[in-house]
Amino acid sequence: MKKTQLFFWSILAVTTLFISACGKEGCTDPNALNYDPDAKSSSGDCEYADNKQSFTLSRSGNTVTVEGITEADFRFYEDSIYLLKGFVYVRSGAVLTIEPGTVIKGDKNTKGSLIIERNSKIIAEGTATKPIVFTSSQAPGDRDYGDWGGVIVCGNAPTNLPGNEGIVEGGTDATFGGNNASDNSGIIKYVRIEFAGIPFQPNQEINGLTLAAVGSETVIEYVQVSYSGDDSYEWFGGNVNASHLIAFRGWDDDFDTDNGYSGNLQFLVSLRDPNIADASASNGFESDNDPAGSSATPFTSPVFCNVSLYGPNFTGSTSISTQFRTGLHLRRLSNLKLYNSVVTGFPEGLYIAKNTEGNLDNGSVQIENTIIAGCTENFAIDLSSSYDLAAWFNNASRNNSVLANNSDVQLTDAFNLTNPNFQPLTGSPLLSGASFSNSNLSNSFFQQVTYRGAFDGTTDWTQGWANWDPQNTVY
Ligand SMILES: [Ca+2]
Ligand SMILES: [Ca+2]
Ligand SMILES: [Ca+2]
Ligand SMILES: [Ca+2]
Repeated sequence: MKKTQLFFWSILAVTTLFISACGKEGCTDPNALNYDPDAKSSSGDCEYADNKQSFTLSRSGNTVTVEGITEADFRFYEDSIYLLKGFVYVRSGAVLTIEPGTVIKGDKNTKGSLIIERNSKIIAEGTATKPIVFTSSQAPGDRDYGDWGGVIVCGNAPTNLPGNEGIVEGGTDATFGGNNASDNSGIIKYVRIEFAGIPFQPNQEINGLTLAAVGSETVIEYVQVSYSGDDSYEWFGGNVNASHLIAFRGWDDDFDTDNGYSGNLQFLVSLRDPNIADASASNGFESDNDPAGSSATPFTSPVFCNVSLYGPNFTGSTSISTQFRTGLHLRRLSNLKLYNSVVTGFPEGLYIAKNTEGNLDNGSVQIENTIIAGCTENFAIDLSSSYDLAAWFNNASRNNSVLANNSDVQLTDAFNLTNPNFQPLTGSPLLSGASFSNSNLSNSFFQQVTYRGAFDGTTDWTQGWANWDPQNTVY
């Protein structure tokens, strides 16, 4: 045998060995038309309906790395772990369905993020026993705020932006805004979002969950955002309703409303880490009509009900970051409404900016049947103002009250950073005092309950699906 032939046969033998070691090549994407269930490694020739663009996928063991854009419907299966690399877009009317119990990780180096564009949908409907989890790709113990970008949903509902269209902040090219108030971006239910949220630079941030012009047919229920590196939740316009939201140990604001957002929200709770706050000042609520404080319409006018904001000053003498500021931080002509709620443990309970004081007098800002407790200053106004905010809040018609200490609220174990129990104790002022007589609460979305805050003293709706120690969870 000639030397060259010997060389050829040796190479063939090595190649054959190599192929059999790696397993059969073929299309490894179950979403593709030519999916081969026996394929062990990707041949890179998956075919999709209508030649639509689809994600670039690669599988390593149980983990499927997902990159790029899909214009075709796509499914994440419970038996795989998905790793989002870079900005991952669902586009052109595609529907991304995520099975209950699926774990999706955001890649740290490329700041993985999931962006559901206008006209597309996410169907992420977990259950109390099988929540869907978006989390860090880092190992237990190595996870941190802002390990990855976050979940961004864009819709066609109205905003007050110039031209009624915006681009989602944080470096994506996704646009949002339109005239369809009943727009449907899908379902996010029994979902956790952990270690997301990146403040690239001021006003260039990705929040844990960003809802941009999302419309009223979308379902947002039972969501926990934990350890977000920016706001836990931020709404830019739109009118989607939401219930049973948890903001746990966020960095910046817990619930931020902006650019004409006008949905209804009920049963929301936040708990802060006393040591963690943002240079922009961390607040429970932050609300602007728009960043300029203009009179652009529709006004930012969310209706919040049964909210429990548990701020950082747990005991009244807890050492807290100097960057904490207000439980309810309302400014720039916001028209926010809040009913049947409780705010505890912030340096300031309620702040109203001078340019927003007129909205207190004309009723476009309303706060009723609400308790402020354990705050260093209950009411804060601008230096140039002499508005009597205490008189407004304490006016008998509003049925609000101020308590000196968090302990006066009588909670089981709310200020526990690793295993909180938010239930009011027997005798707590939260167990009564709610009212739904205000016409803003007549919408059938609201459950008419007798208690204030997010918990009734009996049924803990966080049980089973929420996680208070995601740092150490093995995913
Ligand atoms: Ca933000
Ligand atoms: Ca904010
Ligand atoms: Ca904001
Ligand atoms: Ca802030």
